[in-house]
Amino acid sequence: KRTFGLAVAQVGGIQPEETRVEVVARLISMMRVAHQRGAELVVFPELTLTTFFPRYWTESLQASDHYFEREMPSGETAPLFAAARELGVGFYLGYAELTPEGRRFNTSILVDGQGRITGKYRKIHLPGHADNRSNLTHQHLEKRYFEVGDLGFGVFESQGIKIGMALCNDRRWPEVYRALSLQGADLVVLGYNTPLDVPGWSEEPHAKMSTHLLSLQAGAYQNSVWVAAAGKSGTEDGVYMIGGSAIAAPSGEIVAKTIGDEDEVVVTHIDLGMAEMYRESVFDFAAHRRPENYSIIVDR
Ligand code: ING
Repeated sequence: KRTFGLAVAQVGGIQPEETRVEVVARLISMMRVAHQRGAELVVFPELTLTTFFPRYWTESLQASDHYFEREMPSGETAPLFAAARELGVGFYLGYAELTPEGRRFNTSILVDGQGRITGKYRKIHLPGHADNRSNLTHQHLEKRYFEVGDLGFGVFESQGIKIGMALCNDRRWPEVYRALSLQGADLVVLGYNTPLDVPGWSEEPHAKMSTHLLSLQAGAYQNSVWVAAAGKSGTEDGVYMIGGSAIAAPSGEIVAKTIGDEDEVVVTHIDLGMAEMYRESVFDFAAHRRPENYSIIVDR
């Protein structure tokens, strides 16, 4: 059995006035809790250093640039990398990236137990809208603030396992998990910020949670991978975002889940061998997949 200590660290609301220093301190204390319970890798949410700023319209893009990171690690985030080195614990972190060329991405990185960046991903499925819907109490302007990611869906060798990354809305699209499992991912890690109300349509709160969990379970089972998802949850500036941070097994079963909507660490020891059983039978891609019949998925 190849077991691996895996943690999802759900981060309760980050208020607009909260500083990166305060947020990083919260993340480090959760990393310590996870380490005490045997975690080797801690998954943090999407955009985890600031409040979910795409809910706000600013006349210029530059007016929101203070929510972005120009370097990683930076002075404020270096202590998190130092804690990873001290504890020998890797982590996944989502943040807003502003490149030296002035390009903006919704980004995540994978860091190993020596504090080295082993992978980087830029969000491809950007939900919401780009136009100013000033009639709404809060908006969902990811299409305004971020470019579509230009790094593709990648799988990275880190801490002896093959890890694919995704971000939030990506988890709702089956192609994402398939693209990662075709590259041999053992595990898919992702962070999310899922407001109860997103401009464009409304669904019941229970449907918000069920579609979130269903996306993880389907992705895990249909691609024989483990899936770990960490949410930014609870109330930020009066806006509620769902919790439900969870780990799904290759059987599609949720094996661990948060129960609250504040800072909360969940740790489970996954058996990577479980995926192999499915990959050698039900989902033996080489034996059973018929890609010559699937071109419509890309051509249309
Ligand atoms: N989107 C959130 C997500 O969970 C959302 C909220 C849901 C937007 C459904 C659009 C449609 O997908 C993010 N933050 O990517």
